[in-house]
Amino acid sequence: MERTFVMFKPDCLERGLLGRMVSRFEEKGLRLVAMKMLRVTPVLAKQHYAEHVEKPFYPQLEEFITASPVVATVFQGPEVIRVVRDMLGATSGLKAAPGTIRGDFSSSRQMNLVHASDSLESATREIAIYFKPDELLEWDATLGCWLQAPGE
Ligand code: 3AN
Repeated sequence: MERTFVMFKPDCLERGLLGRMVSRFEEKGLRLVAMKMLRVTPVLAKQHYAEHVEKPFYPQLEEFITASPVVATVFQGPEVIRVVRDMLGATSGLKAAPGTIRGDFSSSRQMNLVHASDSLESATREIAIYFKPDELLEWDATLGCWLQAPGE
């Protein structure tokens, strides 16, 4: 079963949108298997955004992601990496389609509320940055049989 790393960013907490954002994933039927609140440090930011550290926009990105607490989570489900990225929409809230989280709640490329892994490789890397293996909880939702047919 696939897992993805989803992080509710500082703007999400500052705007009081955490509950509504988490609800979108719960309502979709994705299974939450890990969750913690933390403040991203500059060291952690450089690890998370390793691919962007050398880019001109990085200092501003680091300032933003370390400015207030975040909530780090892992969701599990079939094709969950793509499903969550589709639910977020394009990186910029100005370009994200209506109906997506960013399309409905963001007008910014930086303050786009929620981060999610974009591939199996980045999901594996990002989950390991934020969680120890024993912090991921394997559980079966009692209503799972009403969310998907057998073998789906
Ligand atoms: P996503 O969050 O959709 O995966 P990434 O990983 O490409 O987007 O970018 C992570 C963050 O880096 C974005 N949320 C944005 O704040 C910043 N960023 C990415 N590309 C640019 C850019 N060209 N100019 C300014 N900031 C950028």
